[in-house]
Amino acid sequence: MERSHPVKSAVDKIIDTVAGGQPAEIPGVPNSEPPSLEEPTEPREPLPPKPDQSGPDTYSPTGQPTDTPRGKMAQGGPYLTTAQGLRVRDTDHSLKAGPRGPVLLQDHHLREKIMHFDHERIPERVVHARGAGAHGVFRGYGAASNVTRAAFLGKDVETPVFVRFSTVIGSRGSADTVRDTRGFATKFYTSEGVFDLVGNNIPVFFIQDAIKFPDVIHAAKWHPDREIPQAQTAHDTFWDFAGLHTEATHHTLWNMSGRGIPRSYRMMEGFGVHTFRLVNEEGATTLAKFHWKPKLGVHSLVWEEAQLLGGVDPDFHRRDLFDAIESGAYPQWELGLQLFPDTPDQMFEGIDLLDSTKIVPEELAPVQPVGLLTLNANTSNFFAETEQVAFHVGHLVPGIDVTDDPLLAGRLFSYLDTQITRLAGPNFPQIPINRPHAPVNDMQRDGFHQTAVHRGVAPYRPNSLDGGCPFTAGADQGAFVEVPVEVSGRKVREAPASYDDHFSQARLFWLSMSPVEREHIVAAYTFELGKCYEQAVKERYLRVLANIDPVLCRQVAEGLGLPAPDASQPLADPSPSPALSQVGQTWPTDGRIIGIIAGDDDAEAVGAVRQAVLDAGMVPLIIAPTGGMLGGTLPVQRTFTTARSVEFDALLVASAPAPGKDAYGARDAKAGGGADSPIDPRVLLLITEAYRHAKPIGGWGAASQVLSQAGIPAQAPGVVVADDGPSALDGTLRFLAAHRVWDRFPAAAALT
Ligand code: HDE
Repeated sequence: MERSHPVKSAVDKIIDTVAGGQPAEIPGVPNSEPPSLEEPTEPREPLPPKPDQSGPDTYSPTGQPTDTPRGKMAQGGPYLTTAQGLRVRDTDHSLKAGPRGPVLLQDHHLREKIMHFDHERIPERVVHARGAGAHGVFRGYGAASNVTRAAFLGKDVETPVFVRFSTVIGSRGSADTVRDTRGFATKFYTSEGVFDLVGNNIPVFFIQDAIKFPDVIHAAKWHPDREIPQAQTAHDTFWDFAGLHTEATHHTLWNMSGRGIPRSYRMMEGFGVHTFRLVNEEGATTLAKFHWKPKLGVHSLVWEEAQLLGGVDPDFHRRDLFDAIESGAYPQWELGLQLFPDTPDQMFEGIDLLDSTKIVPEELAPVQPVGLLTLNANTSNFFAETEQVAFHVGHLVPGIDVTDDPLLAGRLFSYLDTQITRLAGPNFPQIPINRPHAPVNDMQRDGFHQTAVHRGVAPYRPNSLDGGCPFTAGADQGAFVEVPVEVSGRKVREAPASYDDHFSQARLFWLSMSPVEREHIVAAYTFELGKCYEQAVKERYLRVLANIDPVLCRQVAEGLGLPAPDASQPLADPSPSPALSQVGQTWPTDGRIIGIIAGDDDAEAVGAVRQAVLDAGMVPLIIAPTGGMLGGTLPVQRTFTTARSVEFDALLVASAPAPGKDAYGARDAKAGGGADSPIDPRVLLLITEAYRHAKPIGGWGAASQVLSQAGIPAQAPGVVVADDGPSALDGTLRFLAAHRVWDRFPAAAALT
């Protein structure tokens, strides 16, 4: 039975509130009420969360709906108290023997306050430490009912979800835009128990067997002596390992492509990676791979943007996700399935389905949509929700079972184990964000942080003292029953021969890329290997590249100033998979960030364009010489001091602002020595950078003057100079639909 979805109804309320007016116009303001200038003096209840925010659903530790309003889960009351609810008169001074006297040990408030503070941190995740989460809803299409009995995939069944996106290598405080794989983990609170789909934005993995996981992670993380570099693979230990452990070649190539530097979490695909086994009502099985397909398409940053963002806005992906949700541009993904017959050899078209370094090209097995995920509410407390959420590949529901992929087997052990350290004991499923929405009667008792109050005297089976409760269920009563697959074999530490092919699918990926994507891949390898100190490490990796493609190898070798080796084995001749390329289509521009460069003189036209951007479901940010209100009515969100081109997907130039009072190098290094230029030098920097990153630029009025001062031809690809704001916006959006003005990156003939 499906329950109504509290997140959804909360969001419906938001939509109702804004229906007649605007969606939240300045996402990111810290609170639901503007602050007063003076410190408030009247006691009052805490402010409610912002309308876009939601906490976890209010279920009991044993999965019972509590009907407690979400607000009641947070702290209440107008007065400061101790953790015991005792009101506090003074929290600014320790209890002392006289104003200059020693602090007294009897100060229980000081003791409690500092004790809690001392223990505020928990160990970060050993991998995927840096992340961002959001609440949402999943609606099944019913299209999977013939292959799986999973209730949440049923037609129009709505299931609350929590999704956490992450990078893999960096620590909790690392930058979002580093080159790395991204995690895409989804918790479905289904009527049959929690189902976790713990995937990545790359469909293959570095290793085929879980026993190698500590090795690849130790190699990719910082060097253990100096703990540098942070959050990146551009260093010797990673390439040392990757050159010796060639099963990582395919995944590493994806990392070196645009997939390693997504534009946004909203613009990433997600993959379950492993092959799973689906079971339908009749008990028939089908092998399947899970895919998330973003409605906005798959898009990436360019490397220079990613690097600049690491300093300009290390929270770029988090901010993008939160702001999009707050402004009503709810990100959506379709869940899709690739289906394969459950044959004894578990192969499909010669591809080993148990080898997580291999994909099945979509051209061979199309991704069939089975449901829609919508993220529609931000968290209200990062720690309680995003930090404490605990995913586990073993959280399965009837209709979805695992296969013998040895990588999956290790994960089935690891994800419970790691929580014992991180969340300090076995009761982490009782933390509010982890609570199932189905009744829990597991006969587990006690342990650290037990929050359930269990009843009865007989937490064992069989019993008669508790009336024999709880009873086991049959498959027809919703029990999970493992598929009774035949298993046999000699006990060996070996891999099957099919696992020896480390290069053919890397070559398939390379051959599927457009020329400009190949350029970016060459540049990424050249950068990463160029940051290594050891010649042997670089030379060895060139041998790996030679086994992918001679052109790739030669171009990288040229960049490194090293000879290009020959391939050590015959190159495969796979058919390219066009579905792997990110170039060549158009997508919706919802939630894109449009910077509008304004002076002091053009508020009316700027206001109209800003409104048009909002109406088109995007986020306009007005960039003006100083903060405040442009023309007294339009909020300025960036100034020439605070803006940097990398924050925007496209720029609209409405004005040719003269240099501001602070436009000189000593005040703002971005201005350099350009105070003599007729136009503020920071505006010229904004435009030239956006141009270099192949972003669309539109303008009207004085725009041609700005462009010519910046040295950008008005006829250049992706530059739209129009008679008025609306036409400039229209023209710009046509380029933005393709994500970037790809023609600005002429690909070298040698790579085509
Ligand atoms: Fe994970 N992984 N992993 N992983 N993984 C963790 O679990 C592990 C693998 C993935 O947002 C840890 O709770 C092993 C593949 C995501 O909270 C840990 C192996 C894929 C997340 C762990 C793998 C993933 C994790 C760290 C080799 C893609 C973040 C903290 C067999 C399909 C989830 C934690 C979140 C997190 C172990 C390989 C995805 C240590 C042993 C393959 C998205 O348990």
